[in-house]
Amino acid sequence: MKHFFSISDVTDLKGIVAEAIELKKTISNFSSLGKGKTIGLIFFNSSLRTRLSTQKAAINLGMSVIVMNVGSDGWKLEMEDGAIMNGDAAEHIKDAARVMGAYCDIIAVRSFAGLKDRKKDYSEEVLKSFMKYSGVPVVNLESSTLHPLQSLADLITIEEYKKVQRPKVVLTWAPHPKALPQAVPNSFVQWMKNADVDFVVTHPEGYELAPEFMEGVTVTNDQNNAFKDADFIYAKNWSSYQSYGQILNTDPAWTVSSEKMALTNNAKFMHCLPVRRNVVVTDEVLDADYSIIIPEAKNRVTSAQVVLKRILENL
Ligand code: SN0
Repeated sequence: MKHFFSISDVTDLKGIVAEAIELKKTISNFSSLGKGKTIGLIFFNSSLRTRLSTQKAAINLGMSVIVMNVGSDGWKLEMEDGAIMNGDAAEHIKDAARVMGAYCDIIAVRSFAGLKDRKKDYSEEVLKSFMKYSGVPVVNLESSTLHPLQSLADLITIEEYKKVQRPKVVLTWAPHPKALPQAVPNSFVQWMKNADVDFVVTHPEGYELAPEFMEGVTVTNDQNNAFKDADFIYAKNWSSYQSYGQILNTDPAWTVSSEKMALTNNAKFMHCLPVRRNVVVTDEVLDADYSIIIPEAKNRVTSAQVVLKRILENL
């Protein structure tokens, strides 16, 4: 594997899930694989799981880790090619990425959507600039439209907890006080479409995801109906794609509750975290024994480990 930007960088979905699960047991055999290699974790936005799990995965593989909160500690970066830099930005992404690439063997980047300019967000200018200029493999730690390390962890978790060969997986929109990116749902859709699952997406009108992700995916505005026979409920808020970045609905009827979970086939509950308790989903659901949010978060190490291993093997 060279970069890990999206699911397109994985040629064998079943293979990478199996390898990730196996690697949980055999990781100690690979504790020297990354010896003498440095990964730089670059954050334009906040992080808890991504930062700690990627750092832990890199350490498990024997790498050195440097972390920079470029959003708060770095120079403000110019993204536009050919810009006359007489404004706020002190440094061009071209130069920053080349310098970071000179210090690191792998660069991992988090850069959320601004949610103001859809075309700009969907052009993925930050991650693409790092891939273009850094000269080293780049790992996506949640870009403006994708969060593939999360989706790989989700797929691994589903594989570990499924009771039938082809489980029904439901992605449900849920309310939230803030406008959030579409990265988590976009990626989740991409990975579920390619996995051996029956996949249904449910959201209120106006929350249709980008058509480029949704081709062939079953979508319904009827959440209760979607929950019927579900083996996994995956809750996530996102802001509107059509009315870009806007909050169109805050209806608490969409909050995932134990009454709604009772409609399912004893489904497991999943969420990528962080989660707004009693807005997105009730305490009762999050703390129930069918909630697998913590094993899901633990699998962020599992997914980062397999991705870094594959990149290291290809350096
Ligand atoms: C991010 C998102 O993309 O939805 C990261 C999820 C892994 N979530 C948030 O920014 C939540 C912020 C909040 O105030 O709840």
